[in-house]
Amino acid sequence: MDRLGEEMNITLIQKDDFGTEVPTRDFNLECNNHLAMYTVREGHNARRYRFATGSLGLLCIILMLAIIALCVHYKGMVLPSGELEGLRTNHSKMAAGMEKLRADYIVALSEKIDLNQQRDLLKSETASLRKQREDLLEEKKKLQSRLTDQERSCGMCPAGWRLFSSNCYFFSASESSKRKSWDDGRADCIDRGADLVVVDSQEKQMFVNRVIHNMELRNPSVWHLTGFWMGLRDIHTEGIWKWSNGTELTVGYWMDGEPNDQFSVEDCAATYPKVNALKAWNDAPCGTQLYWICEVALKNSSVTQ
Ligand SMILES: [Ca+2]
Ligand SMILES: [Ca+2]
Repeated sequence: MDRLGEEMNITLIQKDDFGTEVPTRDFNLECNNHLAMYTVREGHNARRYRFATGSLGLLCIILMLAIIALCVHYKGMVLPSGELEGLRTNHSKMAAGMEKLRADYIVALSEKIDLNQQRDLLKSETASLRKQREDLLEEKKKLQSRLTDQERSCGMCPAGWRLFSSNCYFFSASESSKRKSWDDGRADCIDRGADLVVVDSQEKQMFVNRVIHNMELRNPSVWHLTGFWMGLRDIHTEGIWKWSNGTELTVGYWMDGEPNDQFSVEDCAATYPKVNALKAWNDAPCGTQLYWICEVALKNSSVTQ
């Protein structure tokens, strides 16, 4: 209204400026004039107002239609109360299920760690038991070997002697760690009613080597002290080896490079515990202190112990 009043007042002033003489200010006339001017000006602005009004009305209609459309749209999305409650219940169940799965997972993880520890412990124990088993099998093998010899003897050989192929054998290292020269070793065998061994077959060499190999002699690393005198010498003619019974050697089981008659003083033969039983002999000075092997035929086994 203030703005309208200003326009009306301006209209009066303009009328005055254009020379309309109105000596007295008749309020009604002025008002009519004002209305007339306003009517004139209204005719100019009315189109703008109608256009604005129409635009607003159109905008309102559009908004109304949009609101109606949105209501219809969302109305279709409203879930029935029963179904919503069901969804909430399912959600609660799923959440509870997830929580239980998480707890089960933690328990399973803990059990897995325990099982891994038990597995490692069992592996360690298994390795230890396997090692013990191997040791026991090795010990059993040795005991069976000795037992077989004893059982084969079956009382036919004196105690401490071993039976092999109708002969009895005495291995000095089984009784004492004392060693003797070739002559003293032979003298001991004669005292026992026997003589130094004559290894005249591959089978006998295999038997002798097996027995002395299982004895686990002291100082096994000093190989030349682990020898056993046999009844074999080349004392009369160098290089001609003869057994104590006078027969000449035909097949020998010498180590590689032996006999070498080192320093020209090696005239007596000994056999040593070797992995390869067929390469086990060496010639050595007859005064060397070694073990010895006595042999006697079973029919003459009335030897002294
Ligand atoms: Ca010699
Ligand atoms: Ca030698």
